[in-house]
Amino acid sequence: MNMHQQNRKRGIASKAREGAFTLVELLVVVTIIGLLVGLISVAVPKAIESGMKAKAKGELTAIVSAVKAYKQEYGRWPSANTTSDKSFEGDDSKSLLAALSGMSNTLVENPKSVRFLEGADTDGKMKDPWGTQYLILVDTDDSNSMTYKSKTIGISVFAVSFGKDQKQDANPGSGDDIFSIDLK
Ligand SMILES: [Ca+2]
Repeated sequence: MNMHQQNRKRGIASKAREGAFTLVELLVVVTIIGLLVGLISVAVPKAIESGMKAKAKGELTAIVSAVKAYKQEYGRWPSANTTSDKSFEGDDSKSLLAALSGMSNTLVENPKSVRFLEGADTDGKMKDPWGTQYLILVDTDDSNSMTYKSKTIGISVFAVSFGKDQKQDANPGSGDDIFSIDLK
């Protein structure tokens, strides 16, 4: 065996050693994969939930803008009731959102069929990401003040998502409810 052949043999042997994992290397890889899986399983649901919250906030903002645009267009708030502020919940909320979407509705009229709002279905159902109909408060008596669960709000349109638990906060801000504006 000449020197060249010896060198070649050594080279093949060291290459074979490089190609194989040692037990320690394998354990390190397995541990890293385990950590990554752990991190992902925590991070992904968190990201999904914060995405849902952002979607709800965006829809609340769109609803408030749509009600204000309705007032601009028709010179009145979307409700026949002008003696006290109006709270649109459940079927009333559906009627309001249907009218704001340009659909005909008996409770709230939109005779010009203006599309103030996008995203509601043909029944006016525009549920929050957890499947609950939004709650909308309108200052129909034009006092520039509304009361929401004994909190005074100095704005004309206010909208609420009941959040992941699908229940209204006992005290606004004590639970997971999402509001169109931050309540103090
Ligand atoms: Ca809630």
